[in-house]
Amino acid sequence: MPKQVRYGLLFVVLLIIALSIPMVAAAAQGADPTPLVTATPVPPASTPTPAVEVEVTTEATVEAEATVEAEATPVQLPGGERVEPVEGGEIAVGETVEGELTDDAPAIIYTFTGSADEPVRITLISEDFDPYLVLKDSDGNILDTDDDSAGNFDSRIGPFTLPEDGEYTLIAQSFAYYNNSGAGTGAFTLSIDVLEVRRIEYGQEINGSLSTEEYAQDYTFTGSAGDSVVISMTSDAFDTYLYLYDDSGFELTYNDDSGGTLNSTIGPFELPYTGTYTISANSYSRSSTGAYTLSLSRVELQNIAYGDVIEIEVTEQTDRLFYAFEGNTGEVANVYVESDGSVDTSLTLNDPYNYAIATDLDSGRRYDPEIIDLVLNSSGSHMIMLDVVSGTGSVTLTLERGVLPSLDEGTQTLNFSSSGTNPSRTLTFTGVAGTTVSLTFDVTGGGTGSPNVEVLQDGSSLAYVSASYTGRVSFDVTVPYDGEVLVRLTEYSYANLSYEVSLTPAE
Ligand SMILES: [Ca+2]
Ligand SMILES: [Ca+2]
Ligand SMILES: [Ca+2]
Repeated sequence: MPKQVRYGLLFVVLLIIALSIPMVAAAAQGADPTPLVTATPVPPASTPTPAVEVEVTTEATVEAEATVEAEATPVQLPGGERVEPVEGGEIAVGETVEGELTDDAPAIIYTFTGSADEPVRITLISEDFDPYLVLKDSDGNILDTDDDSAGNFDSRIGPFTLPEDGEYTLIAQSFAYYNNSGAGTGAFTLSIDVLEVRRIEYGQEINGSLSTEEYAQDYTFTGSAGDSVVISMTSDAFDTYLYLYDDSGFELTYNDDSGGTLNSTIGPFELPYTGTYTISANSYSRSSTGAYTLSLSRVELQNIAYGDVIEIEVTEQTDRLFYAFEGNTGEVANVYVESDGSVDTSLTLNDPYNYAIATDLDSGRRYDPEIIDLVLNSSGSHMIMLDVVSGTGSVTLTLERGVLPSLDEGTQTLNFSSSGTNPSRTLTFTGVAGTTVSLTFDVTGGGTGSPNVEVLQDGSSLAYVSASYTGRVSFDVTVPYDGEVLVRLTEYSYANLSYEVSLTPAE
């Protein structure tokens, strides 16, 4: 990820003065730890008038790297001539070389001889500069480039399957040089690793082991366009992490944690083409490794729609069931399981990009899971996974199109459960352009919470407030347009607690 994402950090917090006073006062009434209050105004994406009634200072000097994805055409550097890359000689497949970028050699070209169908992983690592790696074939065509895939701004290409026998070139350079915005210098390490070709087939379960030397193992499989596949990695020894790559080393998707555990599940993922795919079985932390189990299966999806109630008979053989539904941005989904208590299940909901956006274990009755008032952030085929934790018997799965509780109807109560991993709930109210309202969030029963509150209209953030160990948060917001305003409360204490949320005209 290029560094311009760091822009987000620049909208620096000066709200504290205006917002902390009531919160500090509220927290001080309880005996709990020192309140920690921050608030960040978010500038509206389009134009509207300042939304939060406080002064906002944005720092204008940004050391920004432009996003140039194509090969940079040589241009004059501000300081003078662009220094051309120098030849670095040969590197063998399987070799690691140490090198150094200098003002006279800001980019170094290495050549290597590769074999057709040989899977390699090429890494460029530096502690001195932000590396950027380019792989070309013998005709000078770019086969792949990478900026930061190795983490910590280091570059990694692969698993990449070389297309033919022949000579290839690598350009070791800094992102700044690549981007014509300067030239990073310093020591680097360039490696070409040959990957052992491990295979996995549909229906197969493989026991493997990672070590601190080999903290990732790759498996290839052959699939057909349209296959829905599920890849699972579990370990008792470490926190697993899974990637799925296409045949050019492009990351299709990944998963860290699923089903309320630290284990990983990708999918059901619909394969985009017929051919070879690579699964990379990883440890979240390279220092924590051990035995793991990897499985690959092709699964059938059942379609479900808002309003459906599905009857399911859970037997000893039932492990995990998959349901797909069409959902659109802004829609509110309620998904829940109801049982007589003889079956314990959990629910996971994936967005169209296969990322888990909500998981729940036991928030309903009798250890039944429920995901309530989930606001969808994308349009397309969403996936519901129902996992059987234990037991057998009859359950129903219900998908409803929900309606967000509205502050137009008066004070609303939001309940949070310690067993969910989707600690966000959303309320609405009807905004009138130019009016200022007060929003108040009271933890009921004298408890304290750690809420983050974001107020949004038309996808733009109007205000963002976060607090810890507080019994009450209250602030004013000016609404720029007529229409629906969303108030999203995320509760980070993962405790069972309730909020009363009220809206009043600002004084
Ligand atoms: Ca980089
Ligand atoms: Ca994990
Ligand atoms: Ca459960």
